[in-house]
Amino acid sequence: MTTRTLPNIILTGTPGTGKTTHALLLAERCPELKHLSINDIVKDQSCHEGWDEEYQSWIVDEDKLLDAIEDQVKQGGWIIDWHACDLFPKSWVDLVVVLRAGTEVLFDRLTKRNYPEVKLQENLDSEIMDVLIQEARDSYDDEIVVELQSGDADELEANVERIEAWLEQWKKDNQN
Ligand code: DAT
Repeated sequence: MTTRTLPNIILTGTPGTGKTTHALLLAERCPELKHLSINDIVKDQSCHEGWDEEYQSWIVDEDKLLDAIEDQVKQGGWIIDWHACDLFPKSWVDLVVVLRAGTEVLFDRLTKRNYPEVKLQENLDSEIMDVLIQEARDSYDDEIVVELQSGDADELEANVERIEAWLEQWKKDNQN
């Protein structure tokens, strides 16, 4: 049983699967939940050890990142948007949504981002090899891990509705 009055939800998945898109729509539909963009925290609060030129991304300092968000996250009510999940302590997390997309869809989305070839290929491989869903299942109890397809707008809508319904149920189950 948690002392939080609102749950914390991790939205994870390979880059391009729709984490930010889902987080923004969910936060709009459920104003009591707030979007925590780990990308922005890493950048704005310098939770990194520098810039990786080859991958064109920050090298994240996970300890610093967890320190930066711990106090606020422990209060609950956060949608945590990040392409990894195993760093967040189990005690912080009530639901882990792993977003998935087919290779062709993902290729198109990542190509539009002008990712370097090596990063594009690595992300496609990661999606094909189920890296994120495996990481989520290895790190959290099975009953809080949900895998959802994010190929198109209908799936986005259905996913957000499903998470909204889950939130309502969580609130009923955790009234204190
Ligand atoms: P992420 O945060 O996982 O990197 P994103 O939310 O930025 O991904 O989405 C990448 C692009 O793909 C963006 O242009 C929106 C689009 N997209 C993602 N999921 C979608 C969906 N279910 N339906 C339609 N477009 C989607």
